Amino acid sequence: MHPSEIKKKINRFRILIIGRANAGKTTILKRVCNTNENPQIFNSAGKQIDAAILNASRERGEHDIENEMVFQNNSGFIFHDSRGFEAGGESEYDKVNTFIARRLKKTDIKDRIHAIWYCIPMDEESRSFTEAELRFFSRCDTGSIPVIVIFTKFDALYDDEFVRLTEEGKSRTDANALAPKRAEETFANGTQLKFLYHSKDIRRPPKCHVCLPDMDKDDADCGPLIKQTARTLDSEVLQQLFVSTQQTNLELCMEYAVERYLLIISFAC
Ligand SMILES: Nc1nc2c(ncn2[C@@H]2O[C@H](COP(=O)(O)OP(=O)(O)O)[C@@H](O)[C@H]2O)c(=O)[nH]1
Ligand SMILES: [Mg+2]
Repeated sequence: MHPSEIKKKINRFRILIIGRANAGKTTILKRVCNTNENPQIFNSAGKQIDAAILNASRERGEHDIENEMVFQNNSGFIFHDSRGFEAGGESEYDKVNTFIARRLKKTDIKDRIHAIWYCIPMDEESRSFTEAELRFFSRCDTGSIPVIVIFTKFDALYDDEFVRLTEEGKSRTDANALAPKRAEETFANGTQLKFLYHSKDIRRPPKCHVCLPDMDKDDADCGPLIKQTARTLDSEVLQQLFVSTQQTNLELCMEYAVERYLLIISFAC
């Protein structure tokens, strides 16, 4: 089948977002879809679920990972939310694992998961990996689906560096200006990344990671996440679909369009 026909057949890009409650998952999805509206939720049969019914089941602690989250602003993305992927929650891990395994077996590419975003918040007291994270990155078979780790609320590390810099004698203004770069350097050389990519406990490391600060602010930039996700997709069709679905990074659309044009020219010559 020609790539344009496959693209027509898939037509929507499906992402699973995993992370504990309060990790900043919904905030990121809103940024990616460039909206402040809440998403609409559809069940696996494609029927929209009423907000009141959804709230009632949420209060009972029920959640169905099969439900599809769609933002009206950009219905080209379908999101599945793991919800409450907490430390030590074996049953939550099982649900996610089963969901991924089931979707990997789907013969129709439109029903498969095309990328996984795994959120690890940086504002928690203990910043070491939780049981749930260890379990996921050591055991979960994600097949060919690219997994991208998002270190969310990265601005929490700026606050730590700000305190350190003022203790070193810097003025508040200087400390404020220097903190982001210092935080990035400290993090790049820190134990978390070493552990994630090089520990023998992590048998299935992610494809890559991004650090996202200040996603709760109006001018938040989710560009690094969009770029890294596009790069990790090894199917040209999915890459094209993702790049054209996202509407926050026009530069990226141009970059991939030029790349494609050059490829076509090189075949034609
Ligand atoms: N400081 C900071 N707060 C954030 C960031 N992203 C989200 N938040 C806040 O964290 C809280 C939980 O976010 P939410 O997206 O609802 O988390 P979810 O439970 O994982 O969907 C909200 O109060 C957000 O405003 C961020 O990048 N930095
Ligand atoms: Mg949420």
